[in-house]
Amino acid sequence: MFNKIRLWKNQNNNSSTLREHIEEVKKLPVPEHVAIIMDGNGRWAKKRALPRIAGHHEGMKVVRKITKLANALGIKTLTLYAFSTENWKRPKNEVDYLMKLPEEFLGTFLPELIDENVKVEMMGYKDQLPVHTLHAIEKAMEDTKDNDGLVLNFALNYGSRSEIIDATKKVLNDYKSGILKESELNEEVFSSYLMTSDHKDPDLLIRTSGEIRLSNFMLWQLAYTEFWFTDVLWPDFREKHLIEAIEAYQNRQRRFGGI
Ligand code: V07
Repeated sequence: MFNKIRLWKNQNNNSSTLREHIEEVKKLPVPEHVAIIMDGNGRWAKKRALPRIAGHHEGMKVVRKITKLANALGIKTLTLYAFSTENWKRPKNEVDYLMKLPEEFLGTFLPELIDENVKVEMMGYKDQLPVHTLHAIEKAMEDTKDNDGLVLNFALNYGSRSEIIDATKKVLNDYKSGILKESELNEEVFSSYLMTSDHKDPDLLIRTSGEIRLSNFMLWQLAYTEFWFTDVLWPDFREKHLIEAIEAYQNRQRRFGGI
């Protein structure tokens, strides 16, 4: 409770208070893998009579802030849902703008990410991405491949049902060619065919903007994950909100451990 009171009083972006908070949160187990559905960018813009793309741009700046905090907290993997396979249905100008955001983000922040030992990764269908988008991301992945701090994993052109079907097709192929026997297939082996094979399942899922659904995001991987929903729109999401989500996670873990 004391934690929370100090947190809410910290409206003036006092960095020493944030630093104290980070130390406080780190005394209890921090989730190793946090996944976020960054929703509410369009709504944020609409409320201000701005074009939707203004909301996306503001949301991009929040990605930087939250990445920094996740790294400081010792979170190992941060998976961010940046673009779904459904998002191609949006107006062309919005899609074109979204496909420029990875370049803009990396153009501004890649030196910082390298400096802070962050490793950039991407999961999703690369073939449909414009080459300029893919090149920027692949360069960032190459430039950060030896970093062993936070893994910043962007879900881009990602859809979970397609991922599961593709994994199933690969399983069938390996079965046909004799690499995999029916008796060998179990949950762990199946997981290794998914796009997330390098990562453990998320410990905590956050969705902003008041929507209480998964929208085809990591359906297999979220089977045992703790969920935290907030009405805060992604462009308004701040360090204190991530800390609040992690404290809620830690309280649940503590209660669960007590039984
Ligand atoms: C996007 C900003 C965040 C709110 C959600 C939608 C808009 C960062 C990236 C990104 C992706 C890959 C990468 C580096 C940065 C991004 C898209 C949208 C498509 F390697 N933010 N952001 N990509 N938004």
